[in-house]
Amino acid sequence: MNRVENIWGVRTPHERGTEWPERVDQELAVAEAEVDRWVQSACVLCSNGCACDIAVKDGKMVGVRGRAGDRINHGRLGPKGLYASWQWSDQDRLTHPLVRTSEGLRQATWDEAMGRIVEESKKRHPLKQGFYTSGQLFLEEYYTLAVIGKAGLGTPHMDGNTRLCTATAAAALKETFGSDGQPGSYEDIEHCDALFLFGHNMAATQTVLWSRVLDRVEGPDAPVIVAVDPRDTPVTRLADVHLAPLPGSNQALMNGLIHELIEHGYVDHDYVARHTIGYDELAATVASYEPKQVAEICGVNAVDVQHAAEIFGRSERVLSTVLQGFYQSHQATAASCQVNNLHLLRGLIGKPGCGVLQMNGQPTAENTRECGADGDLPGFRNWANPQHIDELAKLWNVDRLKIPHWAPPTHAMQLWRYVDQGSIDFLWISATNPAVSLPELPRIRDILSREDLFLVVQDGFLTETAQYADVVLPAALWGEKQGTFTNASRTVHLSEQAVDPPGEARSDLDIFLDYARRMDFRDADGEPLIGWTTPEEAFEAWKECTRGRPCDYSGLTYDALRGASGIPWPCTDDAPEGTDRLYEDSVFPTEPETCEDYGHDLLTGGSTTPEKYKALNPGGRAFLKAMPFTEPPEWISSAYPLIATTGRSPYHFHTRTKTGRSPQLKQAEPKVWVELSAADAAELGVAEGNQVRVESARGWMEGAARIGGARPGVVFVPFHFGYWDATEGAPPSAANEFTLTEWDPVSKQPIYKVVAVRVRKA
Ligand SMILES: Nc1nc2c(c(=O)[nH]1)N[C@H]1C(S)=C(S)[C@@H](COP(=O)(O)OP(=O)(O)OC[C@H]3O[C@@H](n4cnc5c(=O)[nH]c(N)nc54)[C@H](O)[C@@H]3O)O[C@H]1N2
Ligand SMILES: Nc1nc2c(c(=O)[nH]1)N[C@H]1C(S)=C(S)[C@@H](COP(=O)(O)OP(=O)(O)OC[C@H]3O[C@@H](n4cnc5c(=O)[nH]c(N)nc54)[C@H](O)[C@@H]3O)O[C@H]1N2
Ligand code: SF4
Ligand SMILES: [Mo]
Repeated sequence: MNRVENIWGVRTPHERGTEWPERVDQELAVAEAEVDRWVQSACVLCSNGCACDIAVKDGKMVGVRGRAGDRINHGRLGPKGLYASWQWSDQDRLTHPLVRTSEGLRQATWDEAMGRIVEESKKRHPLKQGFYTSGQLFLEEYYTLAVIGKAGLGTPHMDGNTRLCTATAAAALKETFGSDGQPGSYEDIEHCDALFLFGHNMAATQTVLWSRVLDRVEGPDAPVIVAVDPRDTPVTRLADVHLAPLPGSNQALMNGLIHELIEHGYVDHDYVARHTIGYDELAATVASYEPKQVAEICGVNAVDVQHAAEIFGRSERVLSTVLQGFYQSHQATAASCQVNNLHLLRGLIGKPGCGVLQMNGQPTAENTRECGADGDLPGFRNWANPQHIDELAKLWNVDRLKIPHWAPPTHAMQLWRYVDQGSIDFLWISATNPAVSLPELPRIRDILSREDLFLVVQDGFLTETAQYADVVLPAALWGEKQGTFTNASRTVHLSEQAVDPPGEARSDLDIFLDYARRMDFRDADGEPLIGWTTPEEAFEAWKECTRGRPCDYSGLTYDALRGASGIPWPCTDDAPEGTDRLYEDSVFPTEPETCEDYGHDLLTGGSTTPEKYKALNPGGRAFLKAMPFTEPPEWISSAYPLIATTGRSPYHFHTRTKTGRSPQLKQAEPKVWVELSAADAAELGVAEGNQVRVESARGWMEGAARIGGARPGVVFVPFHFGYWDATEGAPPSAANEFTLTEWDPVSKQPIYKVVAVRVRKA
């Protein structure tokens, strides 16, 4: 079957409460009989983490097959998994380290490249050094990097591109429940009566999960679907209620939904009294958000708001998912917390069919967060809790003062600002391509080309970002190394090494370990700080770091992960099979000794002090956080009369380093486009396919017009198109040419979804 045309594959409908049937998807470049061996793994092209086996022939990856027994995908794979997980493997890969000379980048030995890095690193104060990593490495790599940064070098300047991706998921979970950790489970799809998707184009971005939804929708007792998205997407087209708020107005809509829940008596007051804090303030905050007023702010119909609230209020089992339409905006944490609030108000949490999925995007973003390779501490520890710092100091056998904890760890937007100001002048980028993915690219290019910046880029390809590097390190990619990772549903998979990396490329783990050795990081007894050399040893060390924490891995082993299915954490001696959903007892990790964070003021992002937090006496109750709607930093003006929002296509993954090298997917969408509503296109005199220019106060790009899809007043541009495969002299095609350097005050996630622009025929 052509899975470009049929993205979700054939239906296997089933009824509520029954298991999702198996369906095994496979794509092979050779006849099945010619495959030498199948190697266990899981797909790394989105947070769904579909389990698969990699087909190997003559030492090369030649295809993939879904794993039927796995709880996540029951054998299925989507277009990216089938066509893009393996086909890039020998296409213009980096095979040797490169170092910069006056003539440009030239090939070097590992010794020379690492020697340069270590020399520059030793020359500088730790506070001048920053690490910008990813949501696409393996758990073992992040944990190693986190120990290097926090106990070796001692720098607070480490974050991931997860800041652009799932920072709000983490923030919303911490604000409401006290700690990161996905409450729900994918199995809630099998049990729900209603499914709410908040700013989540699941049909395009987690295609296998959407197949799971479609199989319920086509079954005998389909769930009701409510979609909140300003565009028409396959999700909204299927929805029973489609709310299309103007980008930037989510918080008003959410306050309206909560207003209706309260107004119509859909609140479980007994549950609220026993398990939550903050009801009165929430009720007071939403009191003025009458459907009519909300409809005006958001540009939706008041009856649709009422109808959606009624569905939430009356359904026995509601599953909600939240993603970038909520996360990448100015009130991101606030709006995402309101989804948690809806569930708490009705006591719909910790029960089959009653999940909250504060979604992840990248395949291993969960691990960046858990391991503390972002602006968190390992094991969901609280940087403001001295006891948690002591635990880490003891575990690593270092002085507690070595671990930076005098202030919150530096978030990525701040890290880039420090580089911009010159106070960080050593930046090590791994597995991310900021020259395409960060907002306001004209600014990012200026920063990357600073004379005083020593830049290391670690990737499998010579990306747009690598072009700026002083040292380029060739990395082994998926299938070429071993490691584990955790999907958006807390399920851990092992990905085995199937083939050798090309040339002299090395795994990120080996690169980080080599750096640690050369830097000679030691513990308090003078022993090497990092005692492991293999992924499995790193995993064993990580297990100790998580023991007793919400993300407890202590019951997991590589051998257990070699079984039929991935396993969801917490996995302990008491729960060796893992844990399907959290908070079944409605006891939340909000105790001051346990919680990962003391919370924030949602408007300003100001941290709650430990004293103030303790005085709230949370006692295992969840927080109902409230906030009025505020206008986004950029809104429509006469000079920039349209709102641009940016996002994804089903066929490409981010900056296309893999999907752009898959013939099927490259052909499916070779070039950038600009989606306009029919009304706006008519007013601008633009016809289908016309080249149009989208321009903000900061920059511009061009693409071919696609008419229909966006709501009037809204323009949509996919952000996948940098310039590595562009024809010479082509106009800029990256959406981030025009985006802005602003972020949510709590999660610090940039606002990619609300940009004031003007559009004209090019
Ligand atoms: N095919 C594919 N799949 C992917 C990825 C990929 O690059 N390609 N990337 C993965 C990653 S890292 C991520 S983070 C996820 C992202 O997955 P999604 O969040 O589903 O993807 P996006 O397209 O960024 O945004 C989702 C929707 O938000 C809507 N939106 C825009 N502005 C607003 C707003 O103000 N309010 C509301 N309610 N909605 C709004 C957009 O119209 C869009 O349809 O996808 C993952 N899966
Ligand atoms: N305008 C706009 N911009 C956005 C978004 C948006 O919606 N709109 N979404 C944001 C989001 S949610 C995300 S997640 C980011 C994604 O942005 P990026 O992270 O910049 O995008 P990728 O193309 O996934 O870059 C990952 C890089 O890592 C490399 N790589 C893959 N595996 C490995 C590995 O194992 N080791 C090493 N060393 N390298 C590896 C790949 O070749 C690739 O170059 O973009 C953000 N930018
Ligand atoms: S849904 Fe995500 S993890 Fe599954 S095959 Fe598609 S890209 Fe891979
Ligand atoms: Mo993401």
